[in-house]
Amino acid sequence: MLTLFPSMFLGPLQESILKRAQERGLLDIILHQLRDYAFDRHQMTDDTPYGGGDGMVLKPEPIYRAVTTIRNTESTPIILLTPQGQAFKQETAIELAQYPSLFLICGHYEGVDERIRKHLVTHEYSIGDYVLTGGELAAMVIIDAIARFIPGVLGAQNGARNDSYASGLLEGPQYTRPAVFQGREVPGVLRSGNHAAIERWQYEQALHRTQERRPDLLEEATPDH
Ligand code: 6GU
Repeated sequence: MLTLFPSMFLGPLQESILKRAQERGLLDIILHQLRDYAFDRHQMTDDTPYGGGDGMVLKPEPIYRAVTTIRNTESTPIILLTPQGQAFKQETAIELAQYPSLFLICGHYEGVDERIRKHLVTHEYSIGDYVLTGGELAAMVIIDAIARFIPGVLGAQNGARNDSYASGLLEGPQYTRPAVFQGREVPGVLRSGNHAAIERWQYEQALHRTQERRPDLLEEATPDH
């Protein structure tokens, strides 16, 4: 991971599932400060754009030096986080989880020099149709989504297979005790002990919820029922 703001990552990576995955050696996230790879004594990492215009552009040399110094192998994907990237999806997370290592570059300011984007970067992703102040939050999002597909990270038997998006459907409603809360009952079928009926009900609810909230997902869905 290459960033101008490594300390932004400390909170999210030191809690809960990502913390446990690192402690168990399933996931190793190494933060590198881009500034450490700058050449001049002011450690400049950005400069004004040729042709004029607003904002600053990340200079090519520090990024090139960082990537070629740090990356494990030539085959490690070099991923740039940028609003101009391809949409990052659940299937992207599954695909990227197959690689033994990834190199993430957090874009900033008006972007990175085009020669880096064209000749060094192998993948570009955006996490949605809005603009963030930098690629760091996007990098955290994709690390989290990818980590869920590393064997052992989720611990639970079902892992990442059974959740929303795995079937192409949103999950239906969930209940826990008490059976009656403020006069409102948990649906009887869930307490019936009839596993076939429960599974059918849950599937119908998931379908209904997806139809109502995300009809766009149904066009791509591959239901496993
Ligand atoms: Cl990857 N970077 C920035 N700066 N903004 C974004 C994004 C990435 N994805 C959505 N918005």
